[in-house]
Amino acid sequence: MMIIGEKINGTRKQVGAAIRDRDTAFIECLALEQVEAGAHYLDVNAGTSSEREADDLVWLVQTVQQAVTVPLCLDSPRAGTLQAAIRVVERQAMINSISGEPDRLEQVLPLVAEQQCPVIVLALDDQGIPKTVEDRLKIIEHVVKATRASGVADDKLYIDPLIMAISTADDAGLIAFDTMRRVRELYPEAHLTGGLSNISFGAPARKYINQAFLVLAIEAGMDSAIMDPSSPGIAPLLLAAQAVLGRDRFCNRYNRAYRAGKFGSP
Ligand code: THG
Repeated sequence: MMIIGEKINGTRKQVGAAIRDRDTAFIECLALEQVEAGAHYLDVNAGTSSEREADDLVWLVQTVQQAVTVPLCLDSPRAGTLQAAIRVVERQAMINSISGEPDRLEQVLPLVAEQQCPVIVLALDDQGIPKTVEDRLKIIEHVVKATRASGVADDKLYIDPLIMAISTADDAGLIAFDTMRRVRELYPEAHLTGGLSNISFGAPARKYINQAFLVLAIEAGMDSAIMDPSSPGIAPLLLAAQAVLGRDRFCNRYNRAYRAGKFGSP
């Protein structure tokens, strides 16, 4: 399971303020905390202010790279912002994201093809996020045609079914699992990812909903998630789910993490 740490996101109040104030220590802390908790990539999102976004993301990239060595996941819809960030990255970054929106296919896909980097594919287009699984699959099919035509291999793709909140639609979880199963069959080389905490938006005690979703999503084939790896209980849960699904030979990783004290006190 590839964990993309979500916490360096300028749409969060404190992070937005830290970006504005160029508070290096605050951002370094978020980076270290997530890497220590097991993040393999760190998502970096400068927030919404469009004129300042490129400068802000460049500063974020430089600041995070001073603190940790994990690669970054550059989270912006804008090609210009992504280009500026790519100029300063030290290790090949993942791009978050492309979609069926014509602008992004035209402007961001060439960047991905040039870099030959991993990329997140969102199941949405200029009409928005489709309600049905079938319509999401149509968009994904359209994007995969375009990535293949540009010389981007399917194993670079991290397909995001766009996880929605169960507080606004009862079937939000089912739609995500269904989309993931179908993507697994149709594009066996591609990966699956998504914003885990979207599922619990607007609900109390969100971590329980995130945990339930995560286990079921792993069973449906999800092999990556944008999430908070330092959320209490999530690390042992992840290891346990993978062991139960037969993806941890002799429960080696589970046992090793336990012996290393990573589960905390019972
Ligand atoms: N798919 C892809 N990228 C994404 C998302 C996705 N990037 C952004 C987002 N969704 C995932 N990242 C976050 C980052 C932080 C929080 C949630 C998702 C978060 N939210 C709390 C809340 O909403 O209450 C706290 C807000 C705050 O601290 O102000 O922390 O789906 N490809």
